[in-house]
Amino acid sequence: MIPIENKTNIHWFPGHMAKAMRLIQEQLKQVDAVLEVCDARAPLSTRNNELTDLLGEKKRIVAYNKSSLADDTITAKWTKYLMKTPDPFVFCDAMTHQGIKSLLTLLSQKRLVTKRYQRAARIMVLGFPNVGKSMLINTLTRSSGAKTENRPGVTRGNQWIRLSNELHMMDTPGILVPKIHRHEDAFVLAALGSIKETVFDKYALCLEILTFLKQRYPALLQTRYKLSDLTLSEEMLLSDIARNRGLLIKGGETDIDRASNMVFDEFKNGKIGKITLQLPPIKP
Ligand SMILES: Nc1nc2c(ncn2[C@@H]2O[C@H](COP(=O)(O)OP(=O)(O)OP(=O)(O)O)[C@@H](O)[C@H]2O)c(=O)[nH]1
Ligand SMILES: [Mg+2]
Repeated sequence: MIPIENKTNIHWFPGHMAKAMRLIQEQLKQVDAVLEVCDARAPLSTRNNELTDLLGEKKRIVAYNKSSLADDTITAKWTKYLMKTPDPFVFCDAMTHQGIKSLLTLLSQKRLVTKRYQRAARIMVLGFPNVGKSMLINTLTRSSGAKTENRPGVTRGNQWIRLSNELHMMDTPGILVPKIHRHEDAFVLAALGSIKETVFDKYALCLEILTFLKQRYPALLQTRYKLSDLTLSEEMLLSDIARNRGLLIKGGETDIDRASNMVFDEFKNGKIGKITLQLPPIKP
């Protein structure tokens, strides 16, 4: 278990997020629609359900980004499931450009602005931290032939980017919800890098990642870390991983801290393989 559940919300909803949230609320009045960016590897936990009240009647388009890192078989299941839900969506990848054309079509085809205004559609891009909002805007910008580019890295303030005469997008800093109620959400958001690393115990998270991989992607786990026996405990597996990667401290003992960091980084960045953390519910 990651011991983040018991901490107060202040730890993952710090002052700058509350401030960003207020700014978003204010600026929502100026926009025609919202593009919510989520992670294709966890379509449930990376959607911000608390936005629903905030958005009111505003149209919402959902981009499940980083789809090249997700398990294609499960993405197909999600696609089928999401077709029965109200918001238009696309699975895409800002790195490989997969699904970017479909997203551009969705953003342009949707009649976002009432014709009588005769101005560009203004779209606010929202989402949890690290889901790829800024990179997605960059990729969209390049694909639509515009010259100005967005700043990479952690986004601090809201920023308008002009994709074309018809389409303007606002990048915003990633914000979490003030309280994460379900352990599954906390695990997913930590494992995918949306929760600041200083807030949770990386060793505990890593053990949970190993439990998940043992159950759902044993072959990938075994191949990546050259493990011979997956029936061992997660603690033992982590120790084997450290040894196999030569992560040792003085005296030949395994360096569990470095091994935890490595497994976490590799998992988050899709190095272990194409993995999806959540299956669609039986019914929409
Ligand atoms: N493989 C892959 N990596 C991506 C993709 N989109 C973003 N990334 C990576 O994910 C990390 C975060 O990307 P950003 O675009 O900065 O994410 P963000 O949502 O703007 O983050 P904040 O501004 O902090 O909320 C970077 O290391 C990107 O290289 C994608 O579609 N595929
Ligand atoms: Mg950003």
